[in-house]
Amino acid sequence: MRCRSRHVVCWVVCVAGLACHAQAQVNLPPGFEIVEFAENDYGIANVDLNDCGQVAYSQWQASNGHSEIFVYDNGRLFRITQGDDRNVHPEMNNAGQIIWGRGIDRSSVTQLVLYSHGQETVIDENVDSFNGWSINNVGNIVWSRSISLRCPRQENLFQWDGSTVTQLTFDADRSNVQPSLNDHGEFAWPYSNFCDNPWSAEVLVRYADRQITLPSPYTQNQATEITNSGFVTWLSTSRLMLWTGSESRLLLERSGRAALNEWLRLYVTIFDFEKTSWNPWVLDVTDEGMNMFMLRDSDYWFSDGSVNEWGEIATSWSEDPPNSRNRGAVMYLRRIRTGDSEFDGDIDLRDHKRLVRAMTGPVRTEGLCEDRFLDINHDGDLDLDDYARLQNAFTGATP
Ligand SMILES: [Ca+2]
Ligand SMILES: [Ca+2]
Ligand SMILES: [Ca+2]
Ligand SMILES: [Ca+2]
Repeated sequence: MRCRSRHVVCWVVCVAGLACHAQAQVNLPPGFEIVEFAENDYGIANVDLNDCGQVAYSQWQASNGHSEIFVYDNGRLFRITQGDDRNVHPEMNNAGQIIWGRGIDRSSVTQLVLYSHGQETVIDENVDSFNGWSINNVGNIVWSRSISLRCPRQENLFQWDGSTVTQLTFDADRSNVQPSLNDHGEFAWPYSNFCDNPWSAEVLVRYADRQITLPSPYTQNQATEITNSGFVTWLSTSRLMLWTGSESRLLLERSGRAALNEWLRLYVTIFDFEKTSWNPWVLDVTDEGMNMFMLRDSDYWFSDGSVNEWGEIATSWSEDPPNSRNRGAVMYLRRIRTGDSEFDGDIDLRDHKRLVRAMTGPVRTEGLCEDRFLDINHDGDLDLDDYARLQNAFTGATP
């Protein structure tokens, strides 16, 4: 084991043979900063981040199961749902479409709801609920429908292409659950037998031209996430695994479920045995090994999160174990805005031109998406104040 920094964390989390650079103190990835929002007394249930820097999340409204969907966009919060229902697990694509599960009057989830251009559509309805869903950037949705929860348990995957529903798996005695879908319509999921004792599951991936089973060291596989290149991360009996197209790599001996982007940045939670809490970590996987950044060192419980293609991350914390409805907030690791709009290390004529083209004037504009990085003063517009800041920071092109 080649742990160059303080050995404590490496000893806890690193895998033998993998060069692992981790520090036992808080250490943000260079060029990133943390903001928090939506702090409240009941907590945040689930968080999802898109490439536009919009964060969808579910916020408990009371201790009775009532939760609503919200979206954060460049400093402002919008409430999406109204009512008295349980609305959980939002997933939002780059077009701002959101899917989530709804339990009417705070009961368990029986509806899968799509929000698109201000309209809600119920995509599927099922008394026995659903076991995971995923939306991609072209608006396709894949979800798991629980058909029988008694053994032999039967859960199958379905797809919505914008107009029709098709069934994707046809097992009478297996659970096809928690699908993750990429923009090419490829998806990964745990093919599970929950009626075995102990339960078992393999990770299957349906690529455009074939379906494969990923090589995995243990029999309990879950929490899959696939990228557009077909990389997949998952947990194999609490070991964090990564499939890069030809091999499975063991990244950590123990972690929570991971979020993964195309550049092999992962967000995971790692348990702190001293504080008995889950800390938030960023892992950057390289050819040689892995760089690790601990985002916070506290006795708060951090949850699963989301990473976008800009390497930004959204997650949430709770003062105590999340389901106890305690004070919590969303934590967003975002790019520091310097005027470098494409993060190539300079502030040059290309950045200058881009700001001039995208100028909105001094009026707050929603959905700035990638142009948000040029809103240098974070007031929601692209105007002469931002222009002046870019001029002052101008470096010219660097080779
Ligand atoms: Ca630049
Ligand atoms: Ca302004
Ligand atoms: Ca501005
Ligand atoms: Ca440049």
